[in-house]
Amino acid sequence: MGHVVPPEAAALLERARRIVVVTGAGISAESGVPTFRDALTGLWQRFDAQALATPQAFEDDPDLVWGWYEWRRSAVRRARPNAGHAAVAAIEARVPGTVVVTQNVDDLHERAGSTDPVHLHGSLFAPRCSGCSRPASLPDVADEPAGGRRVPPPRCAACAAPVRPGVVWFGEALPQAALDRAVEAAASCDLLVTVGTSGLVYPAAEIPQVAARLGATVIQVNPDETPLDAVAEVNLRGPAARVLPALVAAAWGDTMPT
Ligand code: BV8
Ligand code: ZN
Repeated sequence: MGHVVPPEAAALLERARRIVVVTGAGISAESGVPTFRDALTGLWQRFDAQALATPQAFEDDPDLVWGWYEWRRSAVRRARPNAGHAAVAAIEARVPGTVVVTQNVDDLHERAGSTDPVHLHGSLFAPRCSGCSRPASLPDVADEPAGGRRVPPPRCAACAAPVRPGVVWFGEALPQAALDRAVEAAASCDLLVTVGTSGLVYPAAEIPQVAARLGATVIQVNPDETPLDAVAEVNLRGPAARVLPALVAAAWGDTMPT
């Protein structure tokens, strides 16, 4: 049974002409990709994700951190985009100029058909040298053991420094071009849909607030309350893979695979 969407939300999407969709870990949860809130398991259970996703952690124990990212990469490889990702791609297809801004480092938006999502926090599939920043090739993804393992990072072909994941770690600046694109889109949109983010990590959490401050309407899709409740005109409390297809169907009547 699809999620019941208030007619007001459907009307907002149906009327919108310049749309931004902001996504966080929650949109990939139903694809089996753990969120940042979910406690870490196996080798990493005694660590906090926010502590592991730092330059310091990589410096202190590169094999542990590289192993963590290889484990996440193999989990994403096994995952499939869900109906939430598909609904985002459907909005893009329906309303030209829609900008998808994600905090996720997985490639599920692309695999669902999204053309050029803005990855604010990088990607699991763009490793580079931690010394000279030269892009590095990814070793074939192995099926990492469920509990994870330490994996020594490959060495840079140019300077032999350890290769690091192409993600933005805490304390590191976001890619300027991506941040600019996200802020520009938020500043000129008439509707921003924020999906599956706790709205706690900055500057990403600023994006929906920029849109609201400049007069756009914000719809939030999240089973739980978040600080973004304060800027959301409409809160759709439910899982993305149920709510988003229902919202698209309610707005445009074309049924989405649920
Ligand atoms: C920087 C990549 C400076 C790595 C990530 C202002 C105020 C306070 C702190 C700061 C501030 N400005 C900066 C900071 C510090 C810090 C920060 O924000 N700290 C927070 C935690 C307090 N920010 C930084 O360090 C940033 N860099 O500031 O640099 C600088 C500037 C110039 C020069 C030098 C330095 C960098 C931040 C990026 C870090 N990298 N990821 C990796 O993935 O390993 S962040 C990572 O965590 C994710 O990308 C994401 O952004 C965040 C997790 O948040 P969510 O995606 O929202 O996921 P979460 O698990 O939290 O929540 C899931 C939500 O989904 C929940 O609400 C849940 O209810 C919901 N949900 C669950 N299931 C479903 C669902 N929703 C829908 N459907 C479902 N089925
Ligand atoms: Zn190098």
